[in-house]
Amino acid sequence: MVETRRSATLALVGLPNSGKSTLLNTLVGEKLAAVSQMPQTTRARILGIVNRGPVQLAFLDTPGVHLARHALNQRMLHHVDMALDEADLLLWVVDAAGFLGPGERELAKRLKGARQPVYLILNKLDLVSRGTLLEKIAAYKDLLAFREIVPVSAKLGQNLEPLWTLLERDAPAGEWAHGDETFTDQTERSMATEFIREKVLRKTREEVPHGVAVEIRTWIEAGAEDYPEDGPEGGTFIEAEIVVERSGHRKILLGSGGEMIRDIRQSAQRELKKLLQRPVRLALHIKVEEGWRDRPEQLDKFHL
Ligand SMILES: Nc1nc2c(ncn2[C@@H]2O[C@H](COP(=O)(O)OP(=O)(O)OP(=O)(O)O)[C@@H](O)[C@H]2O)c(=O)[nH]1
Ligand SMILES: [Mg+2]
Repeated sequence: MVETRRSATLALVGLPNSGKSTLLNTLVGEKLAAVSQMPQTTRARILGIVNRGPVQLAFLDTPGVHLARHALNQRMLHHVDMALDEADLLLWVVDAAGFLGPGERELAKRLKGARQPVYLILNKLDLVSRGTLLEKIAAYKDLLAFREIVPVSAKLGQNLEPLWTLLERDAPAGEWAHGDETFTDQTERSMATEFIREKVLRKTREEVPHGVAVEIRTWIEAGAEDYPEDGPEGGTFIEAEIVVERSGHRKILLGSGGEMIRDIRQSAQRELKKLLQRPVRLALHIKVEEGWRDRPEQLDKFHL
């Protein structure tokens, strides 16, 4: 007998840096989303799909909820709203090692009005003692009527089994929305863009990361007529532009003697090889575009 198929769309929401993208990557078992110690790493919604027996779970990673200062931030928050709208279940990811502050209270108010059940995912379990964890559960419990509270470590993949069991239980009966081979809607190009930006975020500090965008300029496969002579055999040649907001930021990215950009290029190239499973040569350029974060046509160009 064939079991009835079930399927659910789940939105991962929360404040910046709580570990939503790490959780998405761990749940899907593939690196889809950029992860960094910088808040506001994720800028758009990223879909990751997992099929478990008769159940299809489609996770939507979203940008961390924050104050909208630029047009870019408004677009990021729009992605959160759309995911909240689309989802059957909401997973509110919080940093268990963090402080329950006004941002969390504000988000709790918003989630209270949601039509979907809300899970509280207490992430970064590996950083807290059992006592702290129990205190956190007690504090969050009063904020809203959670369907479930599940502590996990997204980074170490701890305590995911109970989460899977609950999600499978809560997935409504229904046909799968995605093919059984599909695990994301991201293209190789959009993932490449994310991973290059991730490397920049991991190396830079303060205002630089927030003002960085990446655009792929050239993408040529071996065998194509215009494939460069020094491109790797049987591989891909990728040329990307890192856009920054100020010439001072350009200098920071270059580093002394071009050391910083060399570092970024090398680690991004390694990541792209892993992603594409073939040799890659990556060339990077830096361009200054003042105020791009507030220009709608620029945001469109960056698919934000
Ligand atoms: N120790 C520990 N660190 C974690 C865990 N999950 C995530 N992190 C770290 O927390 C930081 C933020 O992780 P992200 O996954 O980028 O967080 P996010 O919620 O997607 O952040 P935004 O995209 O900015 O909203 C990174 O440095 C992660 O390595 C965890 O379970 N344990
Ligand atoms: Mg993220």
